[in-house]
Amino acid sequence: MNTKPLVENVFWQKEKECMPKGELRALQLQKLRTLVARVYASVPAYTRAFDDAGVKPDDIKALDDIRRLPFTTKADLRENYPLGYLAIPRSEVVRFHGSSGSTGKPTFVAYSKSDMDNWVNLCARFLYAGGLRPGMTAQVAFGYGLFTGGFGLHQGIERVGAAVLPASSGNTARQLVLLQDLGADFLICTPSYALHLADGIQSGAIDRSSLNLKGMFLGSEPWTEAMRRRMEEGLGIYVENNYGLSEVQGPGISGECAFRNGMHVAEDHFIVECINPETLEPVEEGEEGELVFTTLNKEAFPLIRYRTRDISRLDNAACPCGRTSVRMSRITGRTDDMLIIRGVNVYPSQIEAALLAIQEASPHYMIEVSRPKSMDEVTVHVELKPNSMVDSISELNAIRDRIVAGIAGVTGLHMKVALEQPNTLERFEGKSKRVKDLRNLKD
Ligand code: DLL
Repeated sequence: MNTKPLVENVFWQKEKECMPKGELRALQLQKLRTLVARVYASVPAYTRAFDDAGVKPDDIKALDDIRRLPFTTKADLRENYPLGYLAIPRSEVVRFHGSSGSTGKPTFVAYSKSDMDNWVNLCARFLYAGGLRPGMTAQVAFGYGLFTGGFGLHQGIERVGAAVLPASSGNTARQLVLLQDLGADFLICTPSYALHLADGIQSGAIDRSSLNLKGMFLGSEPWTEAMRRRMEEGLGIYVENNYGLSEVQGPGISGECAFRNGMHVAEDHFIVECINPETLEPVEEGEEGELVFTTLNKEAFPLIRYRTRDISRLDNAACPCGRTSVRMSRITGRTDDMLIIRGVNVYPSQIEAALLAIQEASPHYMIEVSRPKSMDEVTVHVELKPNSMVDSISELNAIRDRIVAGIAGVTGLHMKVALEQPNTLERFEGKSKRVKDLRNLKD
């Protein structure tokens, strides 16, 4: 455990962040009981799910009783598309966001005025803990749109009282110019994009000494301590990890403190469980398992026991920073086949859907993901149909271009496409394995 702070150890909402454990658990129980009664009465999908599980709101008498409640999954959200889980009148919604789903349609989430206020404060918590202060500037290189990264972090920076530079994602040359000319203290983006920009700086594209950069807040995709070291040592900066997912809120669910012993979960807003994804029983503390979140304060889109598919470990031991909340380790994997490519969530089934729309393409494909330098690259190997009568290179190129455009249309990402002869890709008797991930995201 780190016992020395790496930046000043400060708090955004000290009373909440350092609440004695007993008080925190009592608060969670009281909020859980209120929540369960509310969703049972106002969200038909929950009324049905609770009835099917044979549980009534009054059965929740202790925190452990949460285990009697049914899980909520992404499939449930899809079945109740677009807003079946909305728990307030539509007229009280002040914001929508969404994330990509395996069917190609996004999963939507909604926020009330008070949800927004909580979300903004939770982003401010980890930004402040990681060194952002009023008077500083933070450059946001996350996409602004349905994705929660851009707007979520943007508002957190404003709440801290720092200046936001809403650069949005992409356009590396411009990002570097902005960093240099407007002198941001912090850069906020995905770890892979940060590494890409760091490589640009270190390769001499711009002079390190002309930058005012002190740190980075990175999240939204898996990354490693090795990547952190490379950026911290290479650029002489401080790099912080933060976690979130749109269904549960977006960024701000957890983030590192000055001691960096894992990410503190905002337990006054969420109950986190770590379960064995096969048995669905809790794992022992410190063991790897799937994280499951229950939202305690969300008015518009409360979720009960939402299965994230993210693999992590929980640690309740006291942290020298003084925060009392449980800490989660880096995410080490997922229990489903979702890939995160340059920060964008992609399911193989989305690529399959794009291929099925192209007459000459067969549904036999293999997705190869690599990270040759610092940016993810994807090559989709696709077999042509045996009877596709193609006899010129220009025809082949035209088919490939259509597949590239089709995939971009569904995923929003440009992927390389390699056309393969019929019957050359591996066939599977059991569960198909369509993804070859050559990135090292484990250490
Ligand atoms: O990525 C929210 C976010 C935005 C978090 C900006 C942090 C910063 P989604 O697009 O719904 O939401 O993707 C959520 O991304 O289930 C994890 O698999 C992965 N993820 C998020 N943060 C981390 C992290 C946003 N720090 C999915 N480390 C989650 C590893 C992460 N994986």
